[in-house]
Amino acid sequence: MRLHQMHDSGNCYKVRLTLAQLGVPAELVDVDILGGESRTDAFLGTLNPNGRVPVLEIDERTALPESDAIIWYVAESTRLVPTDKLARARVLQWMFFEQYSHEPYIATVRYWVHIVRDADGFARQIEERTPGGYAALDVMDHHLDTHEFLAGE
Ligand SMILES: N[C@@H](CCC(=O)N[C@@H](CS)C(=O)NCC(=O)O)C(=O)O
Repeated sequence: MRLHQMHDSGNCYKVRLTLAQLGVPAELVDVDILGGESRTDAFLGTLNPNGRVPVLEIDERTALPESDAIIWYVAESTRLVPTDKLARARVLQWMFFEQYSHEPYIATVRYWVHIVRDADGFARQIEERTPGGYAALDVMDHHLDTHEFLAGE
């Protein structure tokens, strides 16, 4: 398998971490997203019509975008995904939380500040998203007050 990715992206790191935890080999293909490589006709047509990384190229005809879908594909039936129905749903609960309540506020702001390196240009958007970022951290902190991990023990 080949993982089309950008090294500094958190969404790509999540996938690399899962692959590493499970010892699943994958060739890394670096995509220069700032240079527009994820928006070429070839990328949009064969890898991800949404123009983003990570994308797992499973074989020549099969590409799977979306970090959490990739993680689920790689991790299902391994020790990282519980067999208990509710415990499995708890994993999904936090994965959906991450994409809806954490990623748009914290990961996106990190992208503007540390990858695009244009905090001034994105100042208004960063200010708008900051309360959502703190709200997400509050939810996680509250949960971790009484649990060692977000999902599972
Ligand atoms: N929901 C997607 C988000 C992917 C995403 O936003 N990727 C960013 C890098 S972290 C990207 O490829 N941006 C390039 C662009 O928007 O042109 C996932 O979890 O994979």
